[in-house]
Amino acid sequence: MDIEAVISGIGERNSRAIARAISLVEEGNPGAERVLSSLDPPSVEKAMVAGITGAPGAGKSTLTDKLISHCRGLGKRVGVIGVDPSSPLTGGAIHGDRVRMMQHALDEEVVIRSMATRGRLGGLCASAGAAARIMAASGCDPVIIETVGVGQSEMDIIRIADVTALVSAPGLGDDIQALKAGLLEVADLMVVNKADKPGADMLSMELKEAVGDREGRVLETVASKGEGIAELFRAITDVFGKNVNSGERDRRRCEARRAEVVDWSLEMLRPHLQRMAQGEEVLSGDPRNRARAIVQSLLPPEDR
Ligand SMILES: Nc1nc2c(ncn2[C@@H]2O[C@H](COP(=O)(O)OP(=O)(O)O)[C@@H](O)[C@H]2O)c(=O)[nH]1
Ligand SMILES: [Mg+2]
Repeated sequence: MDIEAVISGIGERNSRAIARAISLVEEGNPGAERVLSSLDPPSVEKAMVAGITGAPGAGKSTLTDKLISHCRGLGKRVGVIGVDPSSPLTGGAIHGDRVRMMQHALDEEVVIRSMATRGRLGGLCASAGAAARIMAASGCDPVIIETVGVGQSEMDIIRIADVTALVSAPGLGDDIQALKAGLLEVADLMVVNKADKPGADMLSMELKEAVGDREGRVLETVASKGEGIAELFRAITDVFGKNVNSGERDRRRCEARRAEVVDWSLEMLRPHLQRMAQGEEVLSGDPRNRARAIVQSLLPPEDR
């Protein structure tokens, strides 16, 4: 499929073209830049990107699956990006998720893509951001990004989402502790999933206490039975709507853009740096000092 076919295919909602476009981005193919600069700006601006994050086993994939069904019921075209940081060998395969979302696999109005966090050009943040825009340009709204809520790359993913829901569930051990490591402050909504299990009320109370229960930020769901899904989607769209009106969405997107530009710049510099590190002189002295010398040689005089 040539670049022109990919570009026109995205607007025509052709699933092969969409998949190819995302692969071009992931591979660092120069054609990706042409594809990305051809994306329809109004569609990209309009689409809501929702991040679903939380500990493994909390029920993120089940929730995502039910959110897809709910959105399809509302006549929406949906994009889903699944990120698995733990499995570079299988290319971030979210096998269980694939099986679970199989019911949507034949639905032309659902675009599902999984991405690995390692070995990707431009970093995950940049690749997933580009994938979300490609899906949005093909008419997906919302685009849902499911990611495991641990580590820096996942915090980065939250940056590219307009709205983030943090999913927890009773019985996951020292879950709350992990949640407190920064995610609580950045998440817009807290979802206590598996509300059918003992301990859910306790977890809700703890979370409400932790976040001060601002404007109903804590919600309960039973994803496996589809309970609380409509309410969750409404809460997500409410946050998005408020953020659009207040300018918060634009502020977040500007920040995400800047981070993405940094990611891509670093990636584009990498081959040059690798070449510069081939010299004999880098083998003597402290590596950190050598790195500084290389970086300084790249900077304009006033920044050295
Ligand atoms: N009891 C109960 N189990 C659930 C619920 N939601 C998901 N599960 C189960 O929890 C397990 C992990 O779910 P999954 O969606 O894969 O979690 P993820 O790792 O966060 O994506 C699966 O066996 C689900 O069937 C729920 O609301 N109640
Ligand atoms: Mg999952």
